[in-house]
Amino acid sequence: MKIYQTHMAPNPRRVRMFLAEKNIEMDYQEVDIAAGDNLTPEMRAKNPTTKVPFLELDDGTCIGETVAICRYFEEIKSENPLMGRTALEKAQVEMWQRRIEFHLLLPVSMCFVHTTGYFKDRMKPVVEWGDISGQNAVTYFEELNEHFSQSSYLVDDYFSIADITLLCSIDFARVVKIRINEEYTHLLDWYARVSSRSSASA
Ligand SMILES: N[C@@H](CCC(=O)N[C@@H](CS)C(=O)NCC(=O)O)C(=O)O
Repeated sequence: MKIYQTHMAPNPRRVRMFLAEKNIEMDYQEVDIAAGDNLTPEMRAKNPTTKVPFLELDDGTCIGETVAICRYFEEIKSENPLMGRTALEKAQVEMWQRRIEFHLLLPVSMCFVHTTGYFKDRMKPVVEWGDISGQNAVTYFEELNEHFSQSSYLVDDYFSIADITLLCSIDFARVVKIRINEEYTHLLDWYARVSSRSSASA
């Protein structure tokens, strides 16, 4: 099996970090998304959305979507669970995962594609929408800072895939010059804690 990915992109990093946490070795095939190598007919046949990452199994089955890929590995290697250990924790991880995706990763991605024109060969950038999305992402930091005043990780003291998504979103936000305000000390403490995990450099 192998994973098609782009090293600099945030969603592939989520999968690499997840696999590093679970000590799963993987073959990666680098895809140059800036050059549009993800848009070829061969790639579309494997992965109709054209987005990275996607996993190709030995029998040719392809699985797209970051969380679906992580779910597959969580199921086949249950040690060190990152998607929750109990019914309650699984629900809490999913809650935070969706919140971080909708309130941070998506707005930051919108800010990136609409303000930089990075993918202007395949979509129409609307700069004002990109700017508004960036502002929405910054606003969400305040809520997160409040949360981390009470909790070591997104789900109490349990490190999960939701923390991985948050770290990858915050680091990606730097590309569009969105940084955590220094007054958000609880969020900065969380950031330092998670950044220091060896998986963060995967
Ligand atoms: N919902 C997808 C999003 C994947 C995604 O947006 N991937 C970006 C890189 S982080 C991509 O492939 N962009 C290339 C393009 O839009 O052509 C997931 O969770 O995996």
